[in-house]
Amino acid sequence: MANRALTLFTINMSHYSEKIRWLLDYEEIPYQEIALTPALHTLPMWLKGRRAQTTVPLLQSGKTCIQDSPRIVSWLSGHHSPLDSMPSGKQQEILAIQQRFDAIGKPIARYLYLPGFAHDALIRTIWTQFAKPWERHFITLAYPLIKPAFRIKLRIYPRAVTQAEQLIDAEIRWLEQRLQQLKKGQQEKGQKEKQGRQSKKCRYLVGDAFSFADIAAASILAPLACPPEHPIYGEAEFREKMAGPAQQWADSPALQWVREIYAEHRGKVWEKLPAKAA
Ligand SMILES: N[C@@H](CCC(=O)N[C@@H](CS)C(=O)NCC(=O)O)C(=O)O
Repeated sequence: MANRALTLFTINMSHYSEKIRWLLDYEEIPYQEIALTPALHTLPMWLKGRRAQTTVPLLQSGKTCIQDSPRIVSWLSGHHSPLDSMPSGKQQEILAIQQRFDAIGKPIARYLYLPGFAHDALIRTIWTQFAKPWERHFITLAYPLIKPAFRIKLRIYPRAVTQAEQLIDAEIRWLEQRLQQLKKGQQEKGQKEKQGRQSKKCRYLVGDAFSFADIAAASILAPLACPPEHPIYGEAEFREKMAGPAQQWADSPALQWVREIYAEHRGKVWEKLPAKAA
């Protein structure tokens, strides 16, 4: 068990960051979160990560910095084992589910920013939630430059967004099928047991219990599902202006499942508010 204090660097709207935050919260591993202001995150993440990447989340333990969420998960599995959410014998299956949903993380961001960028005031408000006064000032001044740069980096173009939509849709269908199979399996088991018990409200993606597979899928899909427990995705303005087009899936069993998993297992996001960057 590692005993060094952990610092998690995030961006408030990042769903990959939410995945790691949820894992740490669920495992009750103490950490301090530092929320970076988008655009201003680039240099510190590039320097700390030492992988020529600028992404969050990044976890720091002493002098060790781990960037990239699957690498963080595997570091935590090694240094804070055993993780309750990663039962032995199921790890491969759980990590394969993480991989599937990680693959649509960027398409989801692309899909949300296309409508989102029509609402500059909302984007600036979200981006500067944890900004210091000078950072807020910088974002206000530099926004007209940051926005096109961000558009290029994330490929927020109608054609790329259409492709993103197809990838997201395929994954939502996959999840629906999986949930359908789980429901069928549960019903058969219930019939065999002849106990007439109600099937559990939540269905879990691997095994019979909540695991990191559920965290990995639900957190990446959360910006589309807009669970009320999440302080950003759960806001009415976010739902309307950024996740508006995702309404097409809002009532799908997959996104309903995400909201159920959040309601049952997420607990309070930001029990302690993140700190601002030093
Ligand atoms: N593979 C990375 C992807 C992380 C990622 O794309 N993070 C986004 C926020 S959700 C980010 O940091 N974007 C800003 C950047 O690329 O500089 C992971 O799993 O951690």
